[in-house]
Amino acid sequence: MAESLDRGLDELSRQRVWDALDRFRIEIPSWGFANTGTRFGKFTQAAAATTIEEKFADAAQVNALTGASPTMALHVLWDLPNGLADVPKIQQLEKSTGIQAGSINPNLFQDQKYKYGSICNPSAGIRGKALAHLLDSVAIGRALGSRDVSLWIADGSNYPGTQSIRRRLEWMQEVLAATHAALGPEQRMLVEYKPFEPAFYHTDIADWGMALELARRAGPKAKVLVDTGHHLQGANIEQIVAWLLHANALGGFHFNDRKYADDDLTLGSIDPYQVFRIFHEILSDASSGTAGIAYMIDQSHNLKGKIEAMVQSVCAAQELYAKAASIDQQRLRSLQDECRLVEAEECFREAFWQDVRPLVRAWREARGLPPHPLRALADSGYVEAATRERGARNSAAVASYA
Ligand code: LRH
Ligand code: MN
Repeated sequence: MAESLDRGLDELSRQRVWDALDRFRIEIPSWGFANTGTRFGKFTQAAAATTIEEKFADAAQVNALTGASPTMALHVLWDLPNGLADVPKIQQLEKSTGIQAGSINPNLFQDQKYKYGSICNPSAGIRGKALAHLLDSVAIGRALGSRDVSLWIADGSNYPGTQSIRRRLEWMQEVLAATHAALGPEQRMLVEYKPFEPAFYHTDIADWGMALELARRAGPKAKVLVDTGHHLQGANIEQIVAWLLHANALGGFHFNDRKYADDDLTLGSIDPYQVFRIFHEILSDASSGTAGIAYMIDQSHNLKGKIEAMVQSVCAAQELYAKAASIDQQRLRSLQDECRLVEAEECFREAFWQDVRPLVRAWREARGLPPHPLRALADSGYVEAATRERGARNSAAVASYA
């Protein structure tokens, strides 16, 4: 027991970790670079990105430093306000920055007409407008060649008796079926759930079971998206992940961290063990079903420097993925099935407590990347340059969310 517990990482595990880092990619959100806040206010940052050009430039900087974030998620109304007409500009930026457009996120939560909902709204006319935006988003994804259209539906109600949960469910299903029918052969639609906010009595897609049933009824190209901040306190997120893998319905993740609600804090900043446990469920799944999982970050950096926070998050994701990849799955499997509880737990915990940073740094150097991305960012003067270029405009602009 003592000998096996105190094992450094053997050559096999090192190779496993490097292989894992070579294939690990995590998508970053364009809105993570923009000025954001809470309903109580927004503290603007001089270096924040406002234009799509600046968002692609910042994403390119993060990818150059980490080697793990070659795609950027786009939010349609924030990044392509002219819809399909903005596709050539995005394609130009993809060429000039090397960053590819990632998941396409429709905006069905800002417009005044969505006060009582978008795809669940009692008004067929408003549901039609919401569907039109979803079909635009599918067309944009198709034109850009990006795989995922990622749907977060904010719809719900604030008081019991004010809306029919059943009729809204029927209306929503119709729109999701029509959206699924419009998907191209390579496209998927991801259904994101959230228990509350902005609705505070019922949310039409509130948990994983609802999202799974809706995805199943919509069709084979529909999968579930797990935003780690979208669970009630005490929910066992890695068990939900295990179930979605079992159901071959896990489309992807929005990683962030939280202490209380959908706090959108940086990945691994509050509960890194949570992300480790999620990665373990995926890496211990030998089936091919995990290959298509979309790892994405969804955060709002209200106080931290936005580019620094994004680099921090990608590095934390790489380190936690490396820790999970260092687990000797065979050994753990036999200890679990022989109910050797303490040894199994120690085999699991040992990987989490393993300091993989020297190994990750060595991998970075071997891949021609800076061993300390945050230090390299500071040395690059990139943030200072952005502050000089964008400062004047940002201090003037107090735009709405992102
Ligand atoms: C909703 C959400 C969703 C995005 C938004 C920026 O809370 O997680 O994924 O559209 O954040
Ligand atoms: Mn999200």
